[in-house]
Amino acid sequence: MIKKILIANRGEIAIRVMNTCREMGIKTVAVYSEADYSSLHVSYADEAYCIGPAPSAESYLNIEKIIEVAKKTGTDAIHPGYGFLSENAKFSQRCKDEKIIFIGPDPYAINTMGDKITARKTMMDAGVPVVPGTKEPITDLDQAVKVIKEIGLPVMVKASAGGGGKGMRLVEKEEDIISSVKAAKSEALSAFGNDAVYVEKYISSPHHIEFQILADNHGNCIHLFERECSVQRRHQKVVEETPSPIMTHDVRMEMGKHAVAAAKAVNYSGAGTIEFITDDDLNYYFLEMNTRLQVEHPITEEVVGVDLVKEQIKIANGEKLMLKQENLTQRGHAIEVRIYAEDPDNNFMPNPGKIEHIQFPLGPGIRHDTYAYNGFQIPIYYDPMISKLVIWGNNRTEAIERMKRALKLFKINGVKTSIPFLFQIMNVDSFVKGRYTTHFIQNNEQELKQREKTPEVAKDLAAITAFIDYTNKLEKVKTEKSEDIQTSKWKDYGRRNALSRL
Ligand code: MV4
Repeated sequence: MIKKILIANRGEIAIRVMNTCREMGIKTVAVYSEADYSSLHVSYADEAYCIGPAPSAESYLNIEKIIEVAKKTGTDAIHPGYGFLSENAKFSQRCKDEKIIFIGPDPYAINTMGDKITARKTMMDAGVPVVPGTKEPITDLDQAVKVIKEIGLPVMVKASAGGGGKGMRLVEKEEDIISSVKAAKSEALSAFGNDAVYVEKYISSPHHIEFQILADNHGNCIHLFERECSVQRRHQKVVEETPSPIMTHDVRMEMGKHAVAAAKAVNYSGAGTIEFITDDDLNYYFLEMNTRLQVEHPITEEVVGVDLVKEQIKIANGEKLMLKQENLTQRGHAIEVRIYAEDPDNNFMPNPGKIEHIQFPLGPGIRHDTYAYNGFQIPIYYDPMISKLVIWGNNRTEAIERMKRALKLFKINGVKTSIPFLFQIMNVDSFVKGRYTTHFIQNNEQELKQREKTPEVAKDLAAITAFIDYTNKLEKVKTEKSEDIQTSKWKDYGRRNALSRL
């Protein structure tokens, strides 16, 4: 029985996991970096241990330190969250060796899905549709020209060790083949230490539709339907929703079966996501599998009525899945937006700083997963996402209306956020109609820029400026270098209430 879980992560996801642990009567152990001294996950856990300096490589990616804390605290299982060590096969193996349960798949599944060429081959053999293209890596440039001509231009050259858009090249003209393959290879080598590349036919107006799956250690595997994640900016998801506005019942059932087949092909255990790329006619192809709990998992939880973290923990405990595919249904509609401390008026530059005041929206259909609190200084070292606003409605229209209400009620003073940009997305015609592709943000750049600065917001901005001026004078903090602010603020904070528990 799992009685104590170490959460090898920070931010909203650490809090999210701890919430379920608390419901299940499981003790929680937080680990944190020096920069996260005053982070909410530290005071939220039953125990908290500093594991190193601010850079992730020296703290949240430090396997030795994390294992040391796990052993010292008598931890039964480690939840890796997303990012950091969540898809690290060595970490999964190390936990196994130390007889600590890794809440996630075994190294085999992580490795097979982590190498995109191996993943493609495995999917082909399992009868899961993949984008037409090569089964083997491209070995030499002459062969590249030959196979690419066979597939037909345009194509995508992709790094086998890549994923999420890294190491990708679009080739449209015959004369660009050699230079593009060369470029993709050298980019892959320097980014991943592996220059293997493969080729896929280019899907010109794609949708990103992914399926949530759950698999136990007794051969049971189910899917929890799809998430539409086509609203992306530089391969970062911005808005996710479920059900997908373009999905039909028949295609959903077929894709769900293929998602389950994909997971079974690698003997998967735990929660995972099968990413598909689809065209406008809903022809769909396996892209990659994410062998972790994903950022956007809450929309599935809201619509399917399942606590995915609870299921992960039960599976890790060796229990059989009690959920039956035929009993699962999608109820209503959920939309998530990711709220970042960034400046949409300045090319989405990260805008970390002190949250002077934050007021969360409340009311029907609102779920808010966050680690933000009044006075919190957002560290500069990590992803600047501060919260996820997850809205549920009886139907898509109601969900959009509620999202607009929630974004209007959301007040943050002290840092710039993507909120006005997200609000504008809710007004764009193709989004409202549910007819959009991965080119949505690019295609609507001008309209998305035409954000109204409402008088209310303008007043808030004035208040923020005045407030910052005032505090800067009081604290004699230099505003030019955010690093200086960071350091001086830590000293001022002193030891927060990491030892006083809820
Ligand atoms: C593609 C594609 C078109 N054709 N593959 C980007 C992230 C990575 N997971 C795969 N990606 C793409 N692969 C073929 N054969 C277009 C994209 C793509 C994309 C995919 C999903 C969501 C957003 C995207 C944005 C740009 C390109």
